[in-house]
Amino acid sequence: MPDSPRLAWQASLFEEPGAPSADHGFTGLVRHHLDGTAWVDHVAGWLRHADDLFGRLLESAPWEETEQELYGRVVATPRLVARWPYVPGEVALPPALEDIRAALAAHYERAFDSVSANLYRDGRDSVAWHGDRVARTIAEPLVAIVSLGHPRRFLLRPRSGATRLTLDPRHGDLVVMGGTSQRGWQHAIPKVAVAGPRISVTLRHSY
Ligand SMILES: O=C(O)CCC(=O)C(=O)O
Repeated sequence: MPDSPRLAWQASLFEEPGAPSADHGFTGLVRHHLDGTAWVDHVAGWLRHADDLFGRLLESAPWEETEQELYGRVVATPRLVARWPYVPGEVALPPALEDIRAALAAHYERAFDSVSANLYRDGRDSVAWHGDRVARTIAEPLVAIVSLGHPRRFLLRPRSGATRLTLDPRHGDLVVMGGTSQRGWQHAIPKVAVAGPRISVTLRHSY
């Protein structure tokens, strides 16, 4: 496991200190219809006091380096990943993550029983075009992503086609992909020349 990442991050200048809290009312939600059956929700500023969660995750989430196969070679995945072993009713999540999970579960009526996070240490870290594997077992899975830290472009394209939608999720924003967005569409976080650290907290459901 890598040492706790110590990456340059300046807390928001205007944010009062406080415990992170999700907006259970989903104020300002904007739904983007990708096609007749795939959609993406974006809620700007959904998580209040996001600085606190970002700092805590950066310091103490169980970050791991993982490997992936690329053109027949095993290479380091260009980001760190943390997973929380969470068994509803048995193993609890950290309180801020539980608040996020509970708000999403109530709004979207899914259990969101899988919680993980990606750490993009700088602009060299990325996620290549993909649809989430959960779509192999669930017809229309929801994938919810809370962005923390520096903004990165979040791209969506049809499985065969060029980028159709570019989101720019900022610190505390929520993005939820739904309908057939994991089957007929792909998403990516491209590399950029310069970026500070970003964490994406990702919630999925297994049924
Ligand atoms: O970091 C993000 O916003 C996207 C993460 C992602 O695509 C994934 O974990 O599969």
